[in-house]
Amino acid sequence: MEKLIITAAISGAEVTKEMNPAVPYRIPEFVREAKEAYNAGASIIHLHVRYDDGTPTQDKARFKEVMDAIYKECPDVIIQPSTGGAVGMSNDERLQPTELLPEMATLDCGTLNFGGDEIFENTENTIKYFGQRMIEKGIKPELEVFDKSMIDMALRLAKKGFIQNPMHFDFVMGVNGGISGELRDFLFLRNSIPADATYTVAGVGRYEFTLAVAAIIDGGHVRVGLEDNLNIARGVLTKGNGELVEKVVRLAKEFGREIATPADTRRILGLKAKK
Ligand code: KMH
Ligand code: ZN
Repeated sequence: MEKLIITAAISGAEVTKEMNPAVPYRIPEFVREAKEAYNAGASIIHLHVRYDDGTPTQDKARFKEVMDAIYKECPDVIIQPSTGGAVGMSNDERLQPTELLPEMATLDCGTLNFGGDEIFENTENTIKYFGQRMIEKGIKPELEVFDKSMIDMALRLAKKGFIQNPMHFDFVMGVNGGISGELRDFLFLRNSIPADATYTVAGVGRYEFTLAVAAIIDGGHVRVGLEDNLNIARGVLTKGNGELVEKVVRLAKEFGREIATPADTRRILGLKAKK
């Protein structure tokens, strides 16, 4: 079986320090969280950035500052900026980090309810626009799917040339408004992608580690991090992203899966190192 790629979603746009004090806002906090995740075995950092007061931003200059600071401590790590940003941001606002030519970035494949009155909007034309931009800039999209219909959308847009093969998916499971994190639904998603596609699974909240185990056994890949889950065990806040990654590494060892280095991850996903 291929080595296990671990992605750490270290920050997100919705979680706050009130929920878990380890959520990074300031640049040294981003570096601390990325470095601990990387040292524990993460080869990809999925990145949202904030201003010092915790406000989420897609500002290109802030992304550059945070990314440069992370690369200084973790020179070979793969940084995957979010183009989802936070609910309510415009398309061009969200796309700003693609101007920094990262190796990867997320590409969200559909609209969904996001709790309360929030709607995370990704129309078909938005997805085409983002897909086209990533092809032009040589950025590998991680296709974020929050439901099965979003896989179908990605497959249709790939046929039309807006997404290239082989595709790499991120099954984000357990969002209030998206597909649940039950094993039945995991199997539904993983059986719905092309044979040459790769996937990672991001279980939200209590689904984080059960779905990690499913992907470890299945030959898929795993995303963990404060963006998706704040606890190391039921009712116990995690110390931070490093501890969440350590737990995945332990689980992988139990099942005989080796952990991918950044070089392994570039080979598995066909990335061209930008640096
Ligand atoms: N913050 C969510 C609205 C992504 O990173 O591409 C969107 C999100 C997806 O987190
Ligand atoms: Zn994200």
